[in-house]
Order: sequence, then C-alpha cells, then structure tokens
Amino acid sequence: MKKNKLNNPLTLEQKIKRRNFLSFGIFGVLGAAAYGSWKWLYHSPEETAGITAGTKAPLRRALNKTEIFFRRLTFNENHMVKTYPVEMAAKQVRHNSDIGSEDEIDSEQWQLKVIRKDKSQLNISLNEIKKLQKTDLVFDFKCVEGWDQIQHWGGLRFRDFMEHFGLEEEAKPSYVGLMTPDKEYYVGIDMPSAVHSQTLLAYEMNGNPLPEQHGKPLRLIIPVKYGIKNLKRVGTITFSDQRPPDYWAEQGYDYYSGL
Ligand SMILES: Nc1nc2c(c(=O)[nH]1)N[C@H]1C(S)=C(S)[C@@H](COP(=O)(O)O)O[C@H]1N2
Ligand SMILES: [Mo]
Repeated sequence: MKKNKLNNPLTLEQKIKRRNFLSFGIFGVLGAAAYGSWKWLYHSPEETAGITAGTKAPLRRALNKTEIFFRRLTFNENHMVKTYPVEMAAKQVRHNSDIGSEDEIDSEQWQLKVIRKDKSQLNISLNEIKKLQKTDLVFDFKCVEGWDQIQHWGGLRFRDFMEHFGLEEEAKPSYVGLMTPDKEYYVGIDMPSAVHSQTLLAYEMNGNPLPEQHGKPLRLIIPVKYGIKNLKRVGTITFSDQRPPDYWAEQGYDYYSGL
C-alpha cells in the first residue's frame, strides 16, 4: 500500500473522480457543439425553392457533393444498359401517370421547341425528326414504384439530335430541361446521361407510332434512369448550368434518379 502510494500519488477514488470529470467534460463540450451545429443548420437559409423538396442550403450542398462523388464513381458513358432480343419485349406495355400528356394531340400540329443558348428558338416537326437515323432499343424499363418491364422503343438518339441540329454550344452546359407542351410535367437531366448513346427521343413503341398514353408524339427514353425521368410528350427542351425544375424532385424524390 505504501509502495503504491509512492509510485502514484492519486488514490483509486481520486482517479475515478478525475476520469468522470474528464468524460463528462468531453461529453458536455461535444453535446454543446452538436447542439450548436444543429442550431446553425436549423437557422441557415432554405435551398433555392422549386428544384428539390426544400431542405437547408448547407445540407443540400453536402448532399449534392455526395451525389457528384458517387456519380463520378459509378457513371461511365461507355457503360451500356443491358439490352434484350426484340421477341422478349412486352406486347402489353405498362402504363403509368399522364401528367401533362393526357389530352389528345395532333402529331402534325405538334412541334418540338428548342431554346438555344442565345435564346433563339428552333421549331422542329416530327417529320424532320423521323427523317434522321432511327435507333431501336429493347431494355428493362424501371419505375421507382417497383415495377419493371422489357420494352421496345425506337427513335432518334439524343446525341444525334444535338449533332444534327448544331447544338454544340448547348451541349456544354451541365443540364438539359424537358417539359410537356402545357408545362405540367418537367424533368432535369444531367448532360452525360442525356448524351449517353442509349438515350432516345422516341417516337415508336413496338415499331408503331407512340400511342397517346405512352407519350405521343415524342417522349424521352433514358435507360440509365428511372421511369420518372422518361418524360412523355416533349414540348420544350432547354439547356442550363443550374438544375432545371424537376416535377418529382420537388416532391422529394432523388434529383439524379439514376440506376
Ligand atoms: N408527361 C409525363 N411523363 C411521364 C409521367 C407523367 O406523369 N407525365 N410519368 C413518368 C413515370 S413515373 C413513369 S414510370 C413513366 C411511365 O411511362 P409509361 O406510362 O409509358 O409506362 O413515364 C414517366 N413520364
Ligand atoms: Mo414511375
């Protein structure tokens, strides 16, 4: 006992007290820091309205950085979505919501509006699009609601569309925005996914013109993304470095919605 005391001047009880003091002290400091950070986040401004579901700006910045990190890690322009023999495509094609594409439409009257970088507008008819090289694609279409189906679509590759209509300057911004003619449904697509070689401006399903409920006369088919991004009945296409408005992202769904 005596020897012990000489080696270590603190008694066991004193040691425990000191440890307790230290642990509670650290606990308190960390707790205060956590509370401070929460308060800071709580009082920091909301993110820009109308693009995503509405969180705090600093949190959204962090989420966006995380997203870009994983996109760089996983997205590869040379990576192709699996395709299937045409016989495997569904004859009874599943149908989902029709926001912005429920009314009847005359394909002859319809025109695709493209807003160029200099704000000038291109008006493109369906016939002009149909004259160009058609690409057929049979792939597994996936809806976030939990269904998928092998489907056969045909149309103009988005990248061929960009090239044919001289949209080189427009390919530089980070995003493409697509909207229905009535502006009721709209999506934002990151440029690498838009110019992916399996992304189509589709005007055919199972070799026939698109039926009303599948996006007549022209829809986006983007196999690297979930169904929500496959906008039916394209009216207007825009280009920007800021994220274009996105219908489901505004409801809290993932903006990127990639597979
Ligand atoms: N204009 C428009 N496009 C849309 C939608 C919509 O409601 N309106 N729904 C999306 C969703 S959630 C899915 S799963 C697919 C479904 O396409 P389909 O009806 O051809 O199966 O379209 C997408 N494109
Ligand atoms: Mo969907």
